[in-house]
Amino acid sequence: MNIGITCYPSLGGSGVVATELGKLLAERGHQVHFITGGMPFRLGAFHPNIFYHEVEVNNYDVFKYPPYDLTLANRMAQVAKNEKLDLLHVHYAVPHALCAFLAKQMVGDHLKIVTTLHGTDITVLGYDSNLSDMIRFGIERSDMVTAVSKDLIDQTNELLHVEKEIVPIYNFVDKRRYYPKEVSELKKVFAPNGEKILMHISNFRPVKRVPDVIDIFSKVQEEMPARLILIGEGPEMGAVRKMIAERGLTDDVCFLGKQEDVAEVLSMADLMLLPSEKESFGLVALEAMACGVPVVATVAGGLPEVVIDGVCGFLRPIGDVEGMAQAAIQLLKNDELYQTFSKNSIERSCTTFCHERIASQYEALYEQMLS
Ligand code: GMT
Repeated sequence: MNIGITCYPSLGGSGVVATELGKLLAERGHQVHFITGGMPFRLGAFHPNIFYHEVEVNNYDVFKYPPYDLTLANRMAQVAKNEKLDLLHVHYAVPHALCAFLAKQMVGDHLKIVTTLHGTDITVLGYDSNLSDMIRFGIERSDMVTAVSKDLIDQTNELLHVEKEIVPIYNFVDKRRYYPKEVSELKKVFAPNGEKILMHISNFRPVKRVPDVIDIFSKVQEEMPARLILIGEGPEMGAVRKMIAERGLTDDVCFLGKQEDVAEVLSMADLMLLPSEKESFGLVALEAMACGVPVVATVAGGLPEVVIDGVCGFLRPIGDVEGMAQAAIQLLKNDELYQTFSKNSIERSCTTFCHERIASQYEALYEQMLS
């Protein structure tokens, strides 16, 4: 198949999933054309079946805002014609599903559209009355729609009352790259005295509740020597740094900033903390699990579909800092329980969320749509 993929190319779970899926489809012999506003950050090495078509947005004095949406739709239509695309798979409804619809109007009905909903395109933007009708329209005009968890499907139906069937296809992790790595030397750099390493990876937006991470860490530290590694950047970073300094935790917290490849760094962690308020899937939780790292997280969105409570980690209500801290302490103090959770996490990530299984699900969906 000739497949066009559009996503947000910078850091973020939806861009990661779109890019990794494109790479898997290319490995399977399909021609994959990325149509994006920049080079997808995890695209990596050259592959003869992968092509990149940049969306270059020019601004003109007559415009108050740069016309990204229209430029993208135009580029999608150009690429669809020139490369004889069978389908456009767009990740994140806004504005990508609408741009794809416009491109289809320009090239004809034979161009099929798959839209994958990732989370905030529904759970945040869906509440905005300036956007919600447009999101519903984009979903309903797609030929096929998928969502990354069953919870996200329920939320979409509740919020937008869409008539279109939405198919659940979970996110995945590539087990050829995400597995427990030998990092004992690296670990000594961050935890020279064998301290436990707690980790958090996110875009530091308010929905991630990073202050809860600090509170949980500080409670864990009262019980055992521990270090916290924070990865990512975002609007809450300033407040988080201030909080860490006020608590006197500066020497025990390490900021690694944005990292392109977290497969290695994850293997250093003893525990992943994800106390989010909203999380349609929680890709970092899955990536941690694949590296044998149990997760302490919230009962939010699709997280319970990924992290089985009491099997691969512990889930507690949103904001239950004490409960999450106690869960973390219980796990880190009990080596037998820890090893069991770690093994369960690897097992779950390699089966339910195996990259081959999920790529086959998307491939089957495309085939069904084109037949
Ligand atoms: O908030 C983020 O983590 C970024 C956001 C995105 O669009 O990249 O992530 C969403 O999509 C990811 C990939 O499907 C999911 O793993 C995240 O749970 C989801 N984020 C939210 O629902 C808040």
